[in-house]
Amino acid sequence: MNDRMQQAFSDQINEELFSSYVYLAMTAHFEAMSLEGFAAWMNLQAQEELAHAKRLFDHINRRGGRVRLKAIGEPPEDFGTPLETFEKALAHEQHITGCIHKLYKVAQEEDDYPAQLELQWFVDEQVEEEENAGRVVEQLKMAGGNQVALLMLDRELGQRSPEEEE
Ligand code: OFO
Repeated sequence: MNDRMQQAFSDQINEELFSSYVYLAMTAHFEAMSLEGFAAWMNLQAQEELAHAKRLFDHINRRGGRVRLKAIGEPPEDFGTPLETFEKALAHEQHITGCIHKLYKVAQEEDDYPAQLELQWFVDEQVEEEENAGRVVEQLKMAGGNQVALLMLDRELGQRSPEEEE
């Protein structure tokens, strides 16, 4: 794995760790609102992001590269209403999709085939991540200001189970 690829993968590790931090902050935000189901959903999301970071970390190491960890940014504290929070989560995933696509392009430019194969998983994963956050945004829009519908959705999202890693 050449230097440019090691650097690009290390930068993406930072993005994934920051994602985890953002979702952890969203977990705290929902905990503070006593929306336990939304909080549990976000907490699982935070764990998934850590697993994404580790996946990139392992890829660099397996190929004899050197991981370079940098400081993780501070996430916001307040994300607004549940709808606003999930809209921010969706916007964040769209940003990450852009990062993954750029990274894939670098791997193509560098003729790094193992990296391209590894990144295929992330390309797929991003389709799912945007779909998941987008679905909740739509459901929250349907619930509107209805408190009963909001509490039912909170209960439903609390049922989310961890994703199986391949
Ligand atoms: Fe949300 O998929 Fe990684 O960042």
